[in-house]
Amino acid sequence: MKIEGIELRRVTMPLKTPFRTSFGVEHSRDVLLVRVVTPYAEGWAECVAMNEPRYNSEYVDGAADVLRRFLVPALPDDVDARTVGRLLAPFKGHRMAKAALEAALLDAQTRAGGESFGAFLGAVQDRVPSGVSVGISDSVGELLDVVEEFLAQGYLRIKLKIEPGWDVAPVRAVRERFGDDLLLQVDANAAYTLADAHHLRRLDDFGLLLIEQPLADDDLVQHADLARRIATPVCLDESIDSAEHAAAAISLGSCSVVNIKPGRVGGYLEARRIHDLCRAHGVAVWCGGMLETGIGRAANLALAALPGFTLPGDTSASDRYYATDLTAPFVLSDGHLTVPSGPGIGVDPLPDVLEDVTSSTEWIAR
Ligand code: NPG
Repeated sequence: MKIEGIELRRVTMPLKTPFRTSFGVEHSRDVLLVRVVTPYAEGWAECVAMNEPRYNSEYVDGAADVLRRFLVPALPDDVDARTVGRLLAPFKGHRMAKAALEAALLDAQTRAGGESFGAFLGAVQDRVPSGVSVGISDSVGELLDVVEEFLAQGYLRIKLKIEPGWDVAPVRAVRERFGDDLLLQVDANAAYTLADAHHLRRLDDFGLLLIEQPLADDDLVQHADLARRIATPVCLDESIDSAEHAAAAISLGSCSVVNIKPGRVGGYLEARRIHDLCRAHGVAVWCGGMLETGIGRAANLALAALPGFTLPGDTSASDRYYATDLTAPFVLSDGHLTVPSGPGIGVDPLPDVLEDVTSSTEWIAR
């Protein structure tokens, strides 16, 4: 596929309400979009790096910089999107930036071939169950109201963000109020240490699906220790950057569930490798989210339709975060979102919305 040029576009998407995690509060999403232009089709992708390097070491200005200086120039004029991972491998890290470039090329290539991204990846579902991630609230009462509203909208699984001081009490309150049948899980974003094992064991009383990333991202051995000490299944997010990390985590016993985010692991093809590995080992996976706009969400839905994705993902509807999405909105139906079936990722940015939210564009000609 011949590349004519690549556009890096920055858009600012205000969030409907602030989203608080153990590492910070997001008020708006500063998104880097990558558009690849080829003679036969354009491809779009969204880079999930956040404004600041708090979730992991990447941040959006850094992603734009490494793309323009190293990653885009490393591509030959004629490229098969499936080889992009290998071409970019000499550059260390920067997985979110690499993932976005690869995804834009995969979109262009599958669009040109008239194939949907889901079909390309091996999707077996035409809709996927939706979970929702609920930020840290100012009070338990406020949290209960927020959860009630999401359940009324039809979300099939609730994930509560937790941190030291906001864990047992909110989990107990949600469990008591909404009952034992509610699919409930928690996400600590690495806010605890192994010294908290005894405290975290108190969460065993609440029948959680899983506890996500309780300890630091480089603590695979300590996660294995924690997993032996608590009954709640341990799920890893930040710790799993690649299929190699997933293999290590599985053999160490660090987790029994994996959150797969294509951006975090360097792309959808690496995400599929992790899926295949976990499936072969009987480890459940689910699709994480990074407050994507419709562009990133569309591609995530294709991934979440693979057979090993047996738990509901953070694949919520457009209106979870945005009053106006960049694409036609993804709407919840019976707790599910439809996997796009058109060529490529199956959605396009709406020109007027895109224009409105764009803060800068940069064209890298070939
Ligand atoms: O629904 O897209 C979504 C967001 C889901 O909670 C979510 N993402 O750690 O998984 C996470 C978390 C996150 C939030 C990551 C903010 C980065 C920033």
